[in-house]
Amino acid sequence: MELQGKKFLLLGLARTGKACARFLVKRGATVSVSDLRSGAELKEEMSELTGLALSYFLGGEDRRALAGVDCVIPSPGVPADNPLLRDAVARRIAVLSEIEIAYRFLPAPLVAITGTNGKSTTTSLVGEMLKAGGKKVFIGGNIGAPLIGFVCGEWEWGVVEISSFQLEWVEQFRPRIAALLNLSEDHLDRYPDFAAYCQAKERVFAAQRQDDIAILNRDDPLVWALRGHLTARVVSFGFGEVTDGVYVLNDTIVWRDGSSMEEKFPLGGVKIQGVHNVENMMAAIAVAKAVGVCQAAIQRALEQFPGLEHRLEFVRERNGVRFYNDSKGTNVGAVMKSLASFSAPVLLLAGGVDKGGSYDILRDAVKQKVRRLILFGAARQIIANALGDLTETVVVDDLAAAVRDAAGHAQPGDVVLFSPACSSFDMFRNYAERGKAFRSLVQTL
Ligand code: UMA
Repeated sequence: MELQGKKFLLLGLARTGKACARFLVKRGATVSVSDLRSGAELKEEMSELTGLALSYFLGGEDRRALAGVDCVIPSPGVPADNPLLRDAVARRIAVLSEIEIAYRFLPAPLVAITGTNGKSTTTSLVGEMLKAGGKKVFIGGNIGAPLIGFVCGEWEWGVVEISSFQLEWVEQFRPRIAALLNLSEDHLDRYPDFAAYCQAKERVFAAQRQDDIAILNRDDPLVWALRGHLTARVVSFGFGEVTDGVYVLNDTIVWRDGSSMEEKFPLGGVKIQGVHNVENMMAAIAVAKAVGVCQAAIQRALEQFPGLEHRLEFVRERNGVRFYNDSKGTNVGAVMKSLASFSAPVLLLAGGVDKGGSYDILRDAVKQKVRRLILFGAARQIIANALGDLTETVVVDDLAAAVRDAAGHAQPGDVVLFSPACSSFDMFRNYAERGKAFRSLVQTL
């Protein structure tokens, strides 16, 4: 792909926009940036790009930004119905996502991990396994570090978390190994329906060839149904025993390659907890074995991995009550898995921005596990209407009030779980800022 002398328009000036601007200008492209936010709001971002020759269209969507443009790169947060994107498509201007551009310049083969939940944990774990196996590897993508920032490094492998948003505008993006962990309702405020969201995720396999590997979850019917439709060789993971793939036997994950080869990974010394993390570990082992990492290195990485911030993160115990920060639980599927990790009664704190899906799949888990449901944020009444008949339910003003309420009502042995089932943008910049706020509220109790 020739960049020298070509004109690019970046939509969005946050992490993706900044990384693309740096890369493209360095390679001799002419770059302009459009963002709904004003210059005043983007002061910090713009100051980080001081010295780069960029032109800006800020504080709205100015169609003049498309004049003479060869290619538009939308940030993942920019939806396909954005007026500038629609205009670009109508005018047959190329639209490519950042991961597509990065892919075309990255010399290293990629492991791409997608799915509704578990992406970040699995991506990090695979990265650690490959490092333990002596590979020179980077970890990036939706986890927070745009892929394009790694183009100049000397890597043997790249391990990247990939979102449905990033897959909307790919063409040649071809991971040598791609894993689809699970599919459940999410981002229905962005997609017309669940099928459209699933189709976006499935694009991770679209450019793969026969000598590539597709890793599928046998226990997720939607994911497993893809097995007959992919070009790449399928490797699977799931709880039931198989002769070719990854499964669980008692407290051990077993990997088999279809011949007599078998490796066992005991979980006794592993720090991360929960059924969903067993799935994440199975997926990560399937990837690491596909790369050729030895058993000892994989086991070492499994035992050393501390888990991720904001994902079922233990915060503290106070008066016999354990507090967990699960701010990254931004959809109902994630909350289901988090609730499944506890046998103790749970006081569940949830709320934020509703994503347009249904909360009904939580009904059984809430009925069985949740002693008190404490709701805050923009979606609080919607959630109260969907689940409030199942358990003691209160609606409060904000996260601080929710934490106070939980601390006041929890009894020794209870778990206070902050797993919002919603995105954070009504009150916070992102899930990480929200998780930090929860942690500090709990620490100061
Ligand atoms: N903007 C516009 N017009 C629009 C929409 C947004 O101009 O129509 C502007 C906003 O004003 C803002 C910028 O676009 O300035 C934000 O773009 P962005 O949301 O894509 O932000 P980035 O910092 O580039 O973050 C993106 C991913 N964000 C989203 O997918 C929403 C990050 O994933 C990712 O870590 C990062 O690229 C690096 O690859 C976050 C996320 O929430 C963690 N992902 C979703 C998820 O995990 O569920 C998919």
